[in-house]
Amino acid sequence: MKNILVTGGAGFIGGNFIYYSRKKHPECRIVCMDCLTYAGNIKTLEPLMNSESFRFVKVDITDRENVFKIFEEENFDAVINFAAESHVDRSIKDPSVFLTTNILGTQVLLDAVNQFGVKRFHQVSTDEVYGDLPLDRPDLFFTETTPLHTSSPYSASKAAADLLCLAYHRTYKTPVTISRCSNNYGPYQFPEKLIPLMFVNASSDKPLPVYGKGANVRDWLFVDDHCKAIDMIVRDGVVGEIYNIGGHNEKTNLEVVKTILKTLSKDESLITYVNDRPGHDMRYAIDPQKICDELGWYPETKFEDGIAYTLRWYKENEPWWRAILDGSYRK
Ligand code: NAD
Ligand code: TDX
Repeated sequence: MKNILVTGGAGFIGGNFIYYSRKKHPECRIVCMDCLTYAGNIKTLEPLMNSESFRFVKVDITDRENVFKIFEEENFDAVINFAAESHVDRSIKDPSVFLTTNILGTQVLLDAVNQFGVKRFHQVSTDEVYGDLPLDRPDLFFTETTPLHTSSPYSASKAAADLLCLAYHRTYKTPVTISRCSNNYGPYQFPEKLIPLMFVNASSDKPLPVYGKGANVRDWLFVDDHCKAIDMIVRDGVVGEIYNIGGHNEKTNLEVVKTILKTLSKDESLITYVNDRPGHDMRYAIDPQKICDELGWYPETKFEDGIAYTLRWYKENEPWWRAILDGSYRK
């Protein structure tokens, strides 16, 4: 793996993955392809811009001509596809771009992988493709064979992309792997997602909008543990296989919000219950046994440590998120 393409690397997980990979495999060259939607932030990658082993290209993954041009120039060993529209609430308001980027964009990349004989295409998917689990069945978990049962236009578009990857593998022998991870948290997450949004609001003593009763459960994983898993799958995973990633760390939204308030020494009266998200998934819970057994992956960061680190990062990197709030990051 000498030259890899990371799509969506100006976003949250892709950006963290680039930093993770450079530390773990300093010999490896990384090309980041990102069209810088509202969720992409070039500031995240600024320290790398003058590095010889890094290249940033502002290209939309749905732009076949320019995507193919970069593949022709670069001769990639592997492609890791993080680029996506990723926010469930936005997909409920306007599904179109989710279908275009998440499905058709994936198709363009798969076609380029076939055309240029790239040795591995890794699709970064999500546990949301499995739908949700009931709160009163803590014995149930998503495994790789749990049927797809999506709830939002976002998750439907991610499931469609997964099916496309598997179809390309079967039909064209495209060397794909897929990972389905639970909710990530960590540095550089856009402040529309639960944890950074609550941090930002609490910091300014603004109300914290909790959907419904705050009883929905998410299975939180520190972003570096996700990056470690993807790196292992790309290098040692079996082509055609799906790997679930999660750390058995289930929390209700209310628990997470209260932890943030406590850490910031803010009052719980900031919590404001608002209308529920339509089609809101109740519980996500991943069974990661396969990746643990087959690749020896395990999560290293305990939630208590990871959330403390993350909140400290947001405190110390106020210019990063202030530029998002005032819109100047787009310039
Ligand atoms: P994000 O929204 O923070 O970042 C997405 C990035 O993709 C942005 O930099 C954006 O500019 C780029 N992008 C969007 N459309 C593009 C296009 N058409 N062409 C090129 N670039 C484009 O997302 P994230 O939270 O980092 O998620 C990354 C991937 O991981 C997504 O595929 C998501 O479905 C998946 N995932 C996320 C989580 C999570 O908790 N955030 C959990 C599991 C899986
Ligand atoms: O203001 C809010 N209030 C609230 O109660 C927001 C933004 C969220 N929530 C709730 C909804 C969810 O139950 O918090 C939970 C987490 O919400 P999000 O941060 O929007 O994440 P989620 O919908 O769980 O999806 C995330 O995990 C799976 C990522 O955004 C997806 O990209 C990933 O696939």
